[in-house]
Amino acid sequence: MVAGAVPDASGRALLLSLRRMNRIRAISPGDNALVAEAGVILSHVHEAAAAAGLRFPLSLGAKGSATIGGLISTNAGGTQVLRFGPMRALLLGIEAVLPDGTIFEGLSPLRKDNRGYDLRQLFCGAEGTLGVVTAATLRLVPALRQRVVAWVGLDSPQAALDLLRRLDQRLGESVEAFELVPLVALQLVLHHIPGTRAPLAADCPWQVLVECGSSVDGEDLATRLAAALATEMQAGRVVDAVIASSEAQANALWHVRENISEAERHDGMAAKHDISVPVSDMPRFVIEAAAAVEARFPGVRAIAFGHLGDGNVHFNVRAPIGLDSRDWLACEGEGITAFVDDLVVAAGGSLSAEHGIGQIKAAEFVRISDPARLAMVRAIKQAIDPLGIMNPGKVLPLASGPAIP
Ligand code: 2HG
Ligand code: ZN
Repeated sequence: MVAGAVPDASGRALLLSLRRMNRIRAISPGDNALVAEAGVILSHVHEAAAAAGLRFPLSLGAKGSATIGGLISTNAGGTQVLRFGPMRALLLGIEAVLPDGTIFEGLSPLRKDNRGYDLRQLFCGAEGTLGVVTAATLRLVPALRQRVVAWVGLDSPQAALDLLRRLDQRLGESVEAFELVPLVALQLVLHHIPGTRAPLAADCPWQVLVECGSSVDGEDLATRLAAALATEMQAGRVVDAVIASSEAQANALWHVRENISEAERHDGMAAKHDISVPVSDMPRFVIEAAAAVEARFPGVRAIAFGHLGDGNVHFNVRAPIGLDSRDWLACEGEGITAFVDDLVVAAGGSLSAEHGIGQIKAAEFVRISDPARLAMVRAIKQAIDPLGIMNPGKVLPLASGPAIP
């Protein structure tokens, strides 16, 4: 998404694969924790946790290939962030090799550790710029006993957020995912991804996928979610809704959601923005920013989808119909991105909610960040990697590059 793992064009970069460090070193039900090496694939962590009656609650579409080291280095989000947080919130300990070869051994599964700075978190989201993560201690939670997935049609993003807050009240902490799907994103999926079907009969302009989960047997989450949605429909706040009646149906709903990005790619190149603003402000942002960008760059088509519950949407801007999207992006991409990012800054948001900075966002990160933030980022990089040998040009642009003002 941000070319964080792609070497620069100097021809002097060395790629390091940790695929063969693929052991789960330990699992400790007493600590609700597991120690995995960096090359372990996410679905193997899921399986190991399940075998112990537990769950590692971070998941994403690429779980069959994504590795723990990468998930830590990018502070991966995924589909259950709403309830359990991103990787950062699930990281109990870390082992990493520093640029000078020192091994930082911090795998102990301590729940409380107040020795000043939180060093393990430095490596999370660092995109490999401070050292090489070789293993991690991950937090586990009780296994999932019930899972319910629903698809809901609404009139506006504000109605969607209002629904989330009412579900919070009625269903306690069980809401695990709340994903916004505008009609145009759904139409792209139906058009480009074979075998997909519209979840609802009505063409609602805004739709959401809701997932609830519980580690307790017998409280019948599906009945409670159905009752909550029925109340919302009677009150006229929800237009239409469907609850998956089988695991296969639930997976089919997720399949639609998880293929938006792929469907959009089939449709051409887009100026992509993985942005966050305070959750309460996202409904306004989605509408106003789309109108602003479409007014400023006539013909473009803005689309905002994704993790509404986390205050994070993918605000992607597509080419005007009839233009070659690659040429258009080369000409207009930078201007559009600067325009969108300025709106994000004005809303107190972030230009990277979950995809990181990598190379693609590095210059923009420098352009829009306040001096105090940049000074600290540079000081940390300089202190731990003074020679600048770890994933150069990521997070901070290369000093020789055109990006540093
Ligand atoms: C998603 O939420 C991914 O589907 C991809 O983060 C977002 O392609 C994108 O912009
Ligand atoms: Zn996403």
